[in-house]
Amino acid sequence: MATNRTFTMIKPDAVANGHTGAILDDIIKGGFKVIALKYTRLSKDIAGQFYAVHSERPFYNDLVDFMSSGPIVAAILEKDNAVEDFRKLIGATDPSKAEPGTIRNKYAKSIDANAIHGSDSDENAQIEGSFFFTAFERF
Ligand code: IDP
Repeated sequence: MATNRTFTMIKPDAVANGHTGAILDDIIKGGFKVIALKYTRLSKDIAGQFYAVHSERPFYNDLVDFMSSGPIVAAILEKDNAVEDFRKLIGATDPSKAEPGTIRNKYAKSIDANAIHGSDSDENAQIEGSFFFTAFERF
């Protein structure tokens, strides 16, 4: 059964371009409640751990460099059917293929600098939320 939480990161490109407020507004207007929120910057080591599942992919090193290139905003979000509904709200990985009105369609420039992350399963939402937030921060 689907859980009601997902995990997101507003990526360095979107934070640097001043889109944090607009993206959080889209998320809240999309019906998500912000359960935990953090502005931080990932080291290469932490970014590498977060994306370890992609370590064999050709874009892994570029992804780790990009994700550690500037501040990010991490959040845990709550809504019925959170994981699936949030993936719809952010749109396709490649922003040129993202539906009009989605966050990636509006704020992302390329497949590597694509503005936002959204967990792809309930299991990963739990793992990723716990990676960024202590139990005390994600009550
Ligand atoms: P997702 O973020 O939409 O779930 P994934 O396939 O899990 O997409 O890839 C994780 C991240 O890796 C993407 O958001 C994007 O930043 C980057 N990425 C994925 N595919 C490519 C690619 O072909 N070239 C460069 N970067 C990519």
